Amino acid sequence: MTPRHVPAQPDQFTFDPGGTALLVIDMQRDFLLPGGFGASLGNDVEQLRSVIPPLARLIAAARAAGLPVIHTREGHLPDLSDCPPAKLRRGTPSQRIGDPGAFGRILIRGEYGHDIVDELAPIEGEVVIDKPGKGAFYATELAAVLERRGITSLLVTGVTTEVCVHTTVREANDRGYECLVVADCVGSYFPEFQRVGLAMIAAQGGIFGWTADSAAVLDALAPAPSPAR
Ligand code: TIU
Repeated sequence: MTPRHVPAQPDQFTFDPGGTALLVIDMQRDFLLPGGFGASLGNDVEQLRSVIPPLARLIAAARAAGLPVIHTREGHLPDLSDCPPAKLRRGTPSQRIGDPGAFGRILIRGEYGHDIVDELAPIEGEVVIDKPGKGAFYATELAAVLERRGITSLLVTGVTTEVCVHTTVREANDRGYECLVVADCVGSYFPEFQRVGLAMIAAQGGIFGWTADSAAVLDALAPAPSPAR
């Protein structure tokens, strides 16, 4: 397919739509809904919720352009057998993974809070990767899915910028994927981490990726104008 170009940091990002997927990381109710797990940790969920409208537009554009949309969810089996004790011990007892929360057991697969927010719900045929860690490759089928589909570039979105997005992008970069992190489609509870988290990606000549706003990505995904007759 014709390569597409996105004005980006630190320089232009070029991708082949036939070898590119949109990765949507952990846009789950437990992290995003007021009164949920994220909020109970003292976080301002509005910092993450601002991602929903631009990301909904980007998902729609990716679907229209024929790019695979791959969603991830962080969470654990109901018996917690896939949750390392070191992760389980974090937080006060009322806020541990697996405890009852406002939207079901916190970060447990199958619970209402573990699933993706309604506005960004996957559609039939889209891959949803359930991951026990922060990174989307660790203990998941993501690498196999990407290989099977011939994906070499990723448009990366989701939450949180400095945690699951960073862990995933750093590993994707090591695995040879070219990653464009969409700045207004990733979110952090902490404005400072958002700013610095994005800056870290593109620093040093793009040490592990590129960053750009969704407006620039939408332009690149728009159908090419038909040739004049
Ligand atoms: N998805 C993700 O980033 N999981 C987290 O636990 N993030 C926090 O910022 N806590």
